[in-house]
Amino acid sequence: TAPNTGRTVKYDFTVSYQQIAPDGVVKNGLVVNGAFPGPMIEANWGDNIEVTVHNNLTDEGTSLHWHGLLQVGTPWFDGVPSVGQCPIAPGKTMVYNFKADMYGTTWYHSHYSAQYAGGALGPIVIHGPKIANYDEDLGPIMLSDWYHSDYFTLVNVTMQGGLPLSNNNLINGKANYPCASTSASCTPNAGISKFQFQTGKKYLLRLINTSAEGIQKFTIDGHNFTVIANDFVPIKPYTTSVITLGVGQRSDVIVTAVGAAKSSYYMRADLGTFGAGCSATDGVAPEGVAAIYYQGADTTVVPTSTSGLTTAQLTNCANDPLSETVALCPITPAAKPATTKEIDIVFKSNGTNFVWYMNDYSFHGDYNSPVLSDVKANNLTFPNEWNVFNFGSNSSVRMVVYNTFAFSAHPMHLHGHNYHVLAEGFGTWDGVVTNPNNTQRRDVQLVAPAQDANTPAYIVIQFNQDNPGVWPFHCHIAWHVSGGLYINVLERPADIQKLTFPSVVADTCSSWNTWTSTNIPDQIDSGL
Ligand SMILES: [Cu+2]
Repeated sequence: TAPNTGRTVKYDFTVSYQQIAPDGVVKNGLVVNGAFPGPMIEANWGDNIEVTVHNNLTDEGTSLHWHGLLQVGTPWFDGVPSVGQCPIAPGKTMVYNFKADMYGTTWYHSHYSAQYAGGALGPIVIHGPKIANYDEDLGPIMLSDWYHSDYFTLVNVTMQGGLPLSNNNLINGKANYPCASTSASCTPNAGISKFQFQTGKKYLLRLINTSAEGIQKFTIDGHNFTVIANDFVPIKPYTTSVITLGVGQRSDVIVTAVGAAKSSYYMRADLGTFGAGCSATDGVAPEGVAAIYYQGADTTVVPTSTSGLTTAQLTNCANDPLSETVALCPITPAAKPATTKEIDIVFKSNGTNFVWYMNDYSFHGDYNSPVLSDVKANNLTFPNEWNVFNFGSNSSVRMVVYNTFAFSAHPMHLHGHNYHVLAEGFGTWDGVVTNPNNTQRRDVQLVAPAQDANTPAYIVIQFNQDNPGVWPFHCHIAWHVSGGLYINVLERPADIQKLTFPSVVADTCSSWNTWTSTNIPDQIDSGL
């Protein structure tokens, strides 16, 4: 468990609309403090993080979520509207205060509709014990698919049953774009990210998939990676030539600089083309690049290195095998969980359009009535469309999650926990657990596309109910969670009622209720 440093790091963020052109193509985006990506939050393990968030948007709410932090005792600061809080009303401010209870690499992002796909996101680095040797920390490397339409237009496409296609792929918010492929205002050669290497040194790269949809395949020409952490969980180091990241996933990797003086190499993030990859792209610019320059290299010249990524790697829509990703600090999950739930992910018509179901319902939240506040008020009967799974005071929960959809993997994210991944596969789970004494843990795991109509893909996950709260369990693809691929895990409601809620929870709802008494928010999606 995390220490208490007694220190608080403070940030002041404003979320605004802004025209941005990270790849040279101008679009209506959302920014934090005028920047995309937003400013980095940096803290030490055991610090408190206090973030004052101002909503400078004129006609919609907002909220920020701190991905992967557990929010033990502070479920109202998890930043999910309709779940733990009301949205921050236009012109209003909310102060979040929570503990840096994990260390490693993560990100924050708006959890209000698909605002983060418009740019409202940024990196978080929490410094902790050094779990492997390296010479230099290169910091966060954010991999983002990128769309030239504004997020609301894309959500609208999604809710009509359409599929938004990404137009580009950014590394740390930069890429070039062939301007002939767009009718929008476009400046060619907007520029790519650049890194410096010294022969023989070891570098730490903190990779984060901050995409709306894409599964990123990250490579560096001529170099291998030693993976030391997946999400917030340190793992036994293993070597690979490609890092696969579903949306929300992170990997901390070490790269040994094996190149010669004056050489240069491309760093690549590949999404592939539609049907020949794992992502929905328009095929124009599905490969993002950045440049690595060794000592003495001319940094005005682009590298000439070639990619080692194979078609087999590009088209494998799954994380590295569970047998390979072994946690450094073993935790054995209960062999017999207190309760088990099967959950089927199905894409089907709601009578009007095709949307996502988890078991019987497609999620739709009520911004004015956060589930957590209802639980606190002892209202434990919820509308079906809130998709609340009340696990009561069970000590542990196992969920067997089946993906019946053959055309997309789903990066399944659980808030409030680093869950165990007991198994993955196709068909019906046979009950066999991979590494039963030390199962892989993380906070996002890909469930692969179904093999065919009769053969779903599955993951089996398990967590201990040691963190009273209402925790989202959802696909992290922005368009899928907008389309309802979401449940609320209600954990220990009786213990939630014993928590003392700070006044900011009621104040934020009061401001939101006032704003919505004269304004109608255009909630065309699930709300998340
Ligand atoms: Cu999904």
